[in-house]
Amino acid sequence: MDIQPVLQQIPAAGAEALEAIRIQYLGQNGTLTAQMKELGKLDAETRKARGAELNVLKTELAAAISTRKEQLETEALNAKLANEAIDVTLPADPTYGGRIHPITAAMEDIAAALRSLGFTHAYGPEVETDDYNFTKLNLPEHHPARQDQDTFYLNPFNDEGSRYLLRTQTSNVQVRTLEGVKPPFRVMGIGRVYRRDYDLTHTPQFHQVEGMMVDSGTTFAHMRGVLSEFLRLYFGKPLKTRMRPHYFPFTEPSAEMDVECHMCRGAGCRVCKQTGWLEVLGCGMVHRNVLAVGGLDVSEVQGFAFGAGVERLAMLKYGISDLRLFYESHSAFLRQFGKPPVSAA
Ligand code: 2NL
Repeated sequence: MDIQPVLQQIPAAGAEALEAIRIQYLGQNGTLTAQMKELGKLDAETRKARGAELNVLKTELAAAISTRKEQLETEALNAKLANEAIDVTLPADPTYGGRIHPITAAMEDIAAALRSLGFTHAYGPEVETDDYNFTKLNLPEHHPARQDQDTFYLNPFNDEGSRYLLRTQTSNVQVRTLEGVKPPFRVMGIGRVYRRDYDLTHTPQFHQVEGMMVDSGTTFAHMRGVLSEFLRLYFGKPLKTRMRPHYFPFTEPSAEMDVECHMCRGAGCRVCKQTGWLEVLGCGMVHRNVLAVGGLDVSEVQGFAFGAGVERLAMLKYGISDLRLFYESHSAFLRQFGKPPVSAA
């Protein structure tokens, strides 16, 4: 039997052809197998010679097949590896780090501006008594702001019979300062306040900033100068300001302050609703009845106080027209404002 032709085919055979060759020669019904089976019919002498001869052929063929098989497997493995290779030079998907929330960023900017004007932080509780939230601010018993529809009242009363509530303004901070700190002082209170209001432009929890300066000889002109400078620092540009008369129970006289629109510089735009001005804060000279809470007398010291909504200041600075965006936690929105946290900068 001549196996030379098939031995020549093997090095070029593919996997399927190779298996066909193996079956054709060495399979159960293969030609070589059949010849081995015939051996039994031969006489001992011939069988020995023929058997040795067939064994050589079988070994040679099996070796050639297995060599080729290994070769094919190596080729297949190499092809697979080449296919699955990762190109480490490809650009990675962008990753987004955390950002300071725009309300937090606004509070930090407000505090930085006031700090540079000599105001220091003061704090007061968010769960307060109506005494510190209203009475000591010259808000008479039946003032509309006290009505239950605006205030979250809590059930217990304190030892003096004053009701607990969630503070509706940050003024409790300055009241406590008046009681505990001897003038002269300049303090700011920034934090959460609560009102029973929920619609397009109101959330039940929001933020306020208030400030107060008390000294001998503090005038309305000082107030105007300090607040104008504060607004220039907060908006980061030299902007005009103006005041309009207003009413607050805790200040007299009182005013509202407008700043030239930082977006259009007074020309009129979407943010200032074509007026050229942004209404930003309320202020006034501390009422003599409120100074009296700290045992102070207007003949010795005077002071000014002011208050503003943080959400409003943030909306104006960033040109945001919908308050709800601040509280919906959409990362694509939040990513646009504020700064990366200090650790990531
Ligand atoms: C506004 C206006 C204002 C004050 C807050 C104040 C506090 C004390 C005494 C006197 Cl203890 N005044 N605070 C004064 C004027 C205006 O807030 O529009 N806030 C959002």
